[in-house]
Amino acid sequence: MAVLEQLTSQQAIELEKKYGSNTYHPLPVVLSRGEGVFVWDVDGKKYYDFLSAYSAVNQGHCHPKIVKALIEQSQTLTLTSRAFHNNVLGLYEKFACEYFGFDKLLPMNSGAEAVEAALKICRKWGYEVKGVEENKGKIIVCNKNFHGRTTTIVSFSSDSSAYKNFGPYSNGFININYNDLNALEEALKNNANVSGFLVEPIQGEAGVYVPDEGYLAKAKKLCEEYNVLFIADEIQTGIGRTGKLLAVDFENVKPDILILGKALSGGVYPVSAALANNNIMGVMTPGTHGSTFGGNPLGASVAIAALKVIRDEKLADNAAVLGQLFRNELNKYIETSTIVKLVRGKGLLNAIVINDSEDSDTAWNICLALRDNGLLAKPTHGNIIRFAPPLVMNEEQLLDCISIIIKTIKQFEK
Ligand code: IF1
Repeated sequence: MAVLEQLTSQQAIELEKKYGSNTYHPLPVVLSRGEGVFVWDVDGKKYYDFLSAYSAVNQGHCHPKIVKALIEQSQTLTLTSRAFHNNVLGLYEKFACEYFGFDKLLPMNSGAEAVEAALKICRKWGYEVKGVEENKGKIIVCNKNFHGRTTTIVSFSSDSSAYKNFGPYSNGFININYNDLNALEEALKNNANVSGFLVEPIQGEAGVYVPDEGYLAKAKKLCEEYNVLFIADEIQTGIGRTGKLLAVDFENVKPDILILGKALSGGVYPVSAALANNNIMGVMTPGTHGSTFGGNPLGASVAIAALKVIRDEKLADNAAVLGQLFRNELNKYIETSTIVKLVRGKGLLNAIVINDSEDSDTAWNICLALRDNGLLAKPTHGNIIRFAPPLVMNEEQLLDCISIIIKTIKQFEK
């Protein structure tokens, strides 16, 4: 059988249903091509992509400069393992460290792997630098977090669908409410042996929850007071998505450990990383962490190209301007809407809340209608629809999308 025989939508969906583990409930659309802010389905229908592969294609689908780096490196050297050096990894580590302002980078592949690496760095720093009692280390995390799907990460999830029947669970985590400084201070005060606080600067999966102004800065200050590492998971909010290079930049917060993924490669190849300064990353010594593909020359080449696109095309600035336009226009509509309660977000990471119960299918039906009208988006939780187009979108395209979104939702107005 030809590797890429032309499937109909139904055939593609049937194959996934028959042979794929049933871990997703995708919108019924089968994509076969992506370019910039657009994707096409197998029937040639064109859509605006308003999910950006969960903020992995901030640079737009198949960005030519990133694909060029992929092709050139893939025809030269793709993987050496870390048993040997290669001539790209150091260049990538230097570029990223200087770009984000850290001494060292630990290269991984998926976001969850980078989160796990950050947890290990934090724990090891706790025992070897802070003096936490052996094997009693604690890391504070937030309810409604999303940091990935490994058994340790789901151990501190507050979403039962993420952790149910995956026990026994890793311990050493303290859950507090997000955006609650008193809860953080109480946890720091009442628990010895805390080595870190892991937080999303905006909670993406939870429904694009933007914390109060000053939350991140005050949380970082509390961490300093208690000699605890502030660990920012910017896998979804980072790399220009919220209108700054990093979401923590809005409050001039410098994380002790920065976690990146997704758009670190522009969606072209799995690349993630944990960054920290020498006084923290110094606890990692040969044999304490690793990965077959971590730091491979192909991902390193792609990541350099992907970060240069963010920098050279000023995509964070574009996200800031277009995001404000998006929320302004949606707020005008919301004044007279019986369906949409509010719009929230920063830069081009936004969501609308449908004034319906969490288990209603209104948001899903709106996304089906959006699909029919040429725009792809998906609910995050029941009644919340996330809107996150590639950061390369221009104003004309955004205004077109806003009119599609409003026209579509109006079909559901009572
Ligand atoms: C799914 C969510 C988004 C992330 C943050 C770590 C990771 C993610 C802040 C792990 C990954 C992805 C995973 C994907 C859907 C998507 C997602 F809905 F699941 F929560 F974006 F919000 N930290 N998020 O957002 O990175 O291992 O996936 O590379 O699992 O359904 P990963």
